[in-house]
Amino acid sequence: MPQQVTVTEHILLNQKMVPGATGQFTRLFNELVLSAKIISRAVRKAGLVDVLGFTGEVNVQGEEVKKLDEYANRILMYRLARSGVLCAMASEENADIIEVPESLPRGDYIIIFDPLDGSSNIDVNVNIGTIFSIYKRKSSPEAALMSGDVLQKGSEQVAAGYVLYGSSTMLVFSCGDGVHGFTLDPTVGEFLLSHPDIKIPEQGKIYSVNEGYERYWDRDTKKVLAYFKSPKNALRKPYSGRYIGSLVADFHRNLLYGGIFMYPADLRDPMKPTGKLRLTCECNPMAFIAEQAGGLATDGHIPILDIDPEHLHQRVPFFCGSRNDVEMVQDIFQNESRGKKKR
Ligand code: FDP
Repeated sequence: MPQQVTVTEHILLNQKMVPGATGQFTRLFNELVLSAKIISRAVRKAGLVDVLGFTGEVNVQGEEVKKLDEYANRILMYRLARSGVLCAMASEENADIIEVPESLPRGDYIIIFDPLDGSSNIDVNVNIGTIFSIYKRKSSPEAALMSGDVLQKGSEQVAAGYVLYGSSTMLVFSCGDGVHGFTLDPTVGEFLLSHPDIKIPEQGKIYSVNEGYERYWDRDTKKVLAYFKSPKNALRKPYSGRYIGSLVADFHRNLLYGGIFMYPADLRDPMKPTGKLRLTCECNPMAFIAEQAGGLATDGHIPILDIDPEHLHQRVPFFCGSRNDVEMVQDIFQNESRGKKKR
């Protein structure tokens, strides 16, 4: 029988290697894994039971809430609050930070999540995902929780990852020791190690962006796209364009095949001048995974993981993936700003 490491075994083995580990993180992770299985079960039944379509409500982002979005949010909130190791949670679906009530046991961890990302794809049976980002509080547990405990730089993440509901369900995460991927075996109900120590190819061959918005981009961003489409780029031929419009799925493909995901700033909506993706629940966890796999992530000027969040639902331009490709984006933006200063 082949050796099949479950995600729980993997976490427990790692816990043993961390001096002073208390088992709190393992407890939190177990609840995440269980939530992922429950959400995966609901996703797999979509179309058969009444989970497609809208709830009739609008979320904090001004987007119509899908029934599955709301379901995934409720599952995560309920399970994670009962892990006994969190002091606060934040979700893409909720306006504010949610403190774990005093009636429940609490701990030092903080989790930020997007319960079901790519939700415009739910009703058409296209891949969607759950994204999470985990921090430890900085203030003393006796003191009141500060917003700075939740709004930490991405470089302070203790773990981050995503669950991809695709042709199979996969959990991909990093605790700061590389990136590991586990595939849910539905016959035994366990996530089994299928992709140990994932490394993103240094040189990509795919670009992923919503090119339909090109006319709303600034000059630097247009130059970036022109580079990837040019036969004079590092590949000496145009990259392939692949865009599902579901961050987890687009990111995951590029992680395995090599490439760059981009959601730049655009001028479509004056309310969202810095792009669409949210720093804390989307960009930071993906940037953490990318860097742990040997890739990079930037907003064009500074590494995503170095950005000091100003508020929970802050949006940032996002370029993330293979090292050479992201470095090229940084070079194009830097040359442009040098040129602007000279002019
Ligand atoms: P969605 O609105 O369907 O939830 O941030 C959410 C997200 O999807 C990402 O998953 C995806 O990459 C992006 O938005 C797609 O946005 P566009 O439709 O503007 O390309």
